[in-house]
Amino acid sequence: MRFDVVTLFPEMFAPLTDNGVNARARNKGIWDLQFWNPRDYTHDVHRTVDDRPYGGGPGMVMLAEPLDKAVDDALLARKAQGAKAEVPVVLMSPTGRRFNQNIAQEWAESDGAIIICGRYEGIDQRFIDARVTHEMSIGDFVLSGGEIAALAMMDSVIRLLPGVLNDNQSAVCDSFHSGLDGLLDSPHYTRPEIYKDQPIPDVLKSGNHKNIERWRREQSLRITAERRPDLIHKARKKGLLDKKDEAFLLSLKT
Ligand code: 9WO
Repeated sequence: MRFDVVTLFPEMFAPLTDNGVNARARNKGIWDLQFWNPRDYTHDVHRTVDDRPYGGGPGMVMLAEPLDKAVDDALLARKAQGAKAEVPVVLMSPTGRRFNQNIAQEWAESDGAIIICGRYEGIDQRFIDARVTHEMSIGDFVLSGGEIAALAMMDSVIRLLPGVLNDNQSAVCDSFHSGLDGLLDSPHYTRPEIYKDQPIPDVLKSGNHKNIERWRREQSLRITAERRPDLIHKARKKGLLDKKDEAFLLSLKT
C-alpha cells in the first residue's frame, strides 16, 4: 500500500506518520507515504502556486502546471517501484463521492492512490479534467484544504491493513463493519465496576457468554434504531436480521 500525497503542507500529515500504531506499520513496510509539493514544481522566484480567478471573484485558484508536474513525478516514482500504471488519482473535494467503510475496505485491498489536496478557493478545472480519476468527500462541510480529509481517509484505510492492529478482531468488530451486520457498536465498559454511582450492566459480570453476546446484539439494535434507522432498513434488506432481532425491535416501540 502506497500513498502519494500532493500537498503544499506535508507537515500536516505528521499525525499519521508519527502516531504509534501507524508509524510502526510504516516502519514494517506495510504501507508507505510520499509527498509531492507543488511549490517544488514552480520556476519563478516567488515559487507561485496560485493566481487570480478568470471571471473575477474572491480568493485565488491553484495553478494547473505545478499540480500536473507533481502528479507526473508521483507516477514515475511508483513505476520505478514496479507499481501498476492505472493508479487512482483522487481529489479531496466536498463535491466528491461520499467516503465510507465499504470504500475503505476496497482501498485496503488495493495498491493505494495518488491523493490531491487543494488549497485556496479551488483548483484550475483543466488539471481536474486531465488528471483526476476520482473525487472523494468525507462529509457535507467545507475545510480550508483537502489535507484533513485525506488524513481521515488514509487513517481508516491503513488500520484495515493486515498486521497494523495488534488485535485482528478489533477491526472486524467496528461499527459499520460486516461483523456487526452494518449496525452501530454496543456500549463498552471497563474498571472500576462503579464510577460516580454508575454501575456497569449486570450481564457483563455474569460470565455467560451467550447472554453477553445477545445483550450486545440488542444494544446494537437499540442504538441503531434510535440514531440510524436507515442502517436497520439496510440490514433487513440484506437478510441480516433474524426473528429474535425483529421481535426485539418490535419490543422497543411499545
Ligand atoms: C470547495 C468547494 C466548496 C463548495 C462547493 C464545491 C467545492 N469544491 C471545493 C474544493 O475542491 N476546494 C479545494 C479543496 C480548495 C479549497 C479547499 N478544499 C477543500 C476540500 N475544502 N473542503 C474539502 C473537503 C474534502 C473532502 N471532504 C470534505 C471537504
